[in-house]
Amino acid sequence: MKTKHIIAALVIAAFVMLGVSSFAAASKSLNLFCWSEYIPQGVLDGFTKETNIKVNYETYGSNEEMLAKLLPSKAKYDLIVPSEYVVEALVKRNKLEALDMSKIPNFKNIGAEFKGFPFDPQNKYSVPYMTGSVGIVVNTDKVKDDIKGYKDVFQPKFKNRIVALNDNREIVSWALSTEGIDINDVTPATIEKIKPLLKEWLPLVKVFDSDSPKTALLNGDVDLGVVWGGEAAILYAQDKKFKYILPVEGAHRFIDNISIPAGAPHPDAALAFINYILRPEVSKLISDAFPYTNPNLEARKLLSPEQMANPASYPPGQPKLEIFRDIGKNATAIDKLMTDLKSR
Ligand code: N2P
Repeated sequence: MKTKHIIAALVIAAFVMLGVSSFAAASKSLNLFCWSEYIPQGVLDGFTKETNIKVNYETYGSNEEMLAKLLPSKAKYDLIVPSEYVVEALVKRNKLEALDMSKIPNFKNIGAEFKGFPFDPQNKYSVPYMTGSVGIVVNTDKVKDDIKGYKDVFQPKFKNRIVALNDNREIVSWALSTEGIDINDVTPATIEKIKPLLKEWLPLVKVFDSDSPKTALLNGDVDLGVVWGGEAAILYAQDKKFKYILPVEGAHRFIDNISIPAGAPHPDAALAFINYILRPEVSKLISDAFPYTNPNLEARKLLSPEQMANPASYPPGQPKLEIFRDIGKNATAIDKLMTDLKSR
């Protein structure tokens, strides 16, 4: 009888402890808001396994979509992955937390050439996540022309054979470059200037997709397009018939960063996550799944020669690539123009 009571008490105690610990685990979480097709689930699972911190993962397809959800809401996200021009804008508006670098010792793995960009000279608010270019992909089985630039892609003969990023700032920059205008010179006058070109271009596009533009090319729904470098790298790794070309008119380089938005509910979990993904072996897993240009030089040492030779991940030579700057209020002119044109 006595032993039975002791066993029962032990069982109850075990249940209580289990309940308490699972509650403690559930209360530790991290709200990550990141681009789609940019971080493998295995990395999130690895973090949870090690720390017991549950990752709530939400995705977006453009910086503007991220801002539209981030800015009006009560602080909800712990981590975001803004591109350089958006870091610049958010810092100006005090919308990012300063990072406690003593919690991110693995920042040392980032190459010096990826630190201290003008949008955050001291890396006070941002750690480079991945960088890359935006370029042209051609299925050379289907397209025999020598495609060199945007003008060669957006031709009437390719109508309904083109995929383009569903990203207004991107598309506008391609038209600006084609007209010989700086990609950051966005004013009502320059917008007016590129309008006729975009009026011709947009109806030629079959698929607008920022999340996974590779899919339409893989399926054979389209034969060429303008996409993120990492998407092109996945195509090239699967089949060398997919060629990557940096547009002659001028190509765009993005630097995407990981940052903690102001008022984030779980800043400690956020710092732990940043440090975790900067481990070479973890960062390598990100490159394996999403082969962008990895700024983590220790992780690069773990990549295969084939991965390092992929021209869409690591373009050969020293191509001149341009970087977006914050264009302030003129950003609304872009959206207005594109809404006008797409609704035709
Ligand atoms: C990842 C998209 C890359 C982001 N799917 C470009 N800034």
